[in-house]
Amino acid sequence: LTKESYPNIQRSDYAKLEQKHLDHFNSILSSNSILQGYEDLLNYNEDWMKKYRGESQLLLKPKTTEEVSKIVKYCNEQNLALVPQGGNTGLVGGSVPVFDEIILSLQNLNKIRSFDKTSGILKSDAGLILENADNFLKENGYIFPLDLGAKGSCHVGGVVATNAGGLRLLRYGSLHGSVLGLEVVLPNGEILSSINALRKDNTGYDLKQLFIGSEGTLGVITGVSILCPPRPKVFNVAFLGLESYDKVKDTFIRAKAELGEILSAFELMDINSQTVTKHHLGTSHPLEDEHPFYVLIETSGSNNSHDLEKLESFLENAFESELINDGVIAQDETQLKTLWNWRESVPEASQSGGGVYKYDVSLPLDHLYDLVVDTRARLIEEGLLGDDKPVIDAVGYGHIGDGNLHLNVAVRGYDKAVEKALEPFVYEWVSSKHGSISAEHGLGFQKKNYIGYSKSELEIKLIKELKNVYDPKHILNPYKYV
Ligand code: FAD
Ligand code: 2HG
Ligand code: ZN
Repeated sequence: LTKESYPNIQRSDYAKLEQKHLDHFNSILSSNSILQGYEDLLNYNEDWMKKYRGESQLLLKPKTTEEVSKIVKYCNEQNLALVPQGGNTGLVGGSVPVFDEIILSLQNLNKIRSFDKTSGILKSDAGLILENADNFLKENGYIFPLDLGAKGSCHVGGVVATNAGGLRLLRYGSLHGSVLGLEVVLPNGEILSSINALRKDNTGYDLKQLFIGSEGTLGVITGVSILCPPRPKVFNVAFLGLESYDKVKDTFIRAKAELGEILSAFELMDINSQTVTKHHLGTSHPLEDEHPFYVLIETSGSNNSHDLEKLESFLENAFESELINDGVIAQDETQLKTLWNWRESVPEASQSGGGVYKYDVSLPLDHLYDLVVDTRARLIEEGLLGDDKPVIDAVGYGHIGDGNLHLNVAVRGYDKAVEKALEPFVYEWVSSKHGSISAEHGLGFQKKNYIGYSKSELEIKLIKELKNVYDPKHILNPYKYV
């Protein structure tokens, strides 16, 4: 995509990059922290889905909070727009420029600052890769309270900026609960820090919450303090085949009741999601027979025989009462990873045919899968889905334990007719069921015009007022949802 893809958006009146700006950045940063040139910037200008692309000519990679502060302060004074960027794995076009905004990458701000083994509090730079944070915690007997398929690339600061949910929210809750403090560079360059906060702090407004999920529109997160739980000693995974969505729901109720405190994930996949994944992975599916729905259940705890006994008895009961038709339990670490892979590969598989339209919605569980059924029907009715048609398939999967569905419409290439059939149809549908048009990925650029489907006029007004307080010149992540 290029600028022509955004015909309805005008570049705002920001300054254009000049030699004097470059000279100034050169005086603040070492030369290896500055990147220029089309080729070098391509991966930073373009998002993970290759759906959005900006035309930035400059990428800055500061190594310290002070460097970030100097950059942001100068950009504010000079009226230069900036996009904060973490691992660039965001799925709503929020992490890439729209026009020529400067990209401020946090990738060189990647150190662990401290870890308290007694409390489990980790303090790190924002650019630390999530998997590196978790590997460090593993050595210390702890776990990062969030896990997701992009862990090898996304940053700790990036997941906080998007308020990512992930695969174990069911067990560990949202980042709004586990993040204890943040260090943030405000648009005027001031450094706001609550990084030394302890578990409890009721001294007035909890300002850090505003930055969790703000998607780079209010400040640049440079440091994160997060409470990490002890790492479970054993993980078990079961992969099940079910004949209906109603049975998925009943199995969920039963899993909560029977597995209790050891249940750590309950993930849904429909048959279509597994078909695209099979095509993508090119290996045989863990369950030989096909089923309309699949569920991955993970348990984690401290005693393997106790956990396994619970899981096996739960499965036995579920078979006996005909809730599930088929199932397998991972017998070793390799099998466990393979089973997870059939779930974690769906996002990539669904775009491997040429492109994907992704919708990430919260819905009351009773209506959750109907969205996939109705969207599919609409695409067929419009003559858009099928062999030699633009849409390969509409697949549904997600974090059923959190009431979060991912609807992915896999296409052979990005196509305006498909987009028109889907938007605002999907948002209207979700709004009619009082759901949220973004459960965990955020609004970013994709949903900038659709916030009204999930927020009232008053809420939008207050959001805009807050933006004006924190970033009166709107230099941070412009053209996105605010
Ligand atoms: P980026 O993509 O770089 O940025 C995302 C947004 O945050 C942008 O608006 C950016 O401006 C802003 N931002 C980034 N860093 C900072 C910072 N330091 N300060 C201020 N603003 C910042 N999400 C889920 O919720 N659950 C999942 O299970 C999940 N699975 C995923 C699986 C895959 C394969 C992929 C590709 C993505 C997945 N995501 C998931 C999407 C998710 O939003 C991102 O993976 C993650 O939250 C983004 O982190 P990032 O470091 O890549 O941020
Ligand atoms: C997941 O749960 C992620 O795998 C990505 O949130 C979902 O790609 C998607 O739509
Ligand atoms: Zn998800």
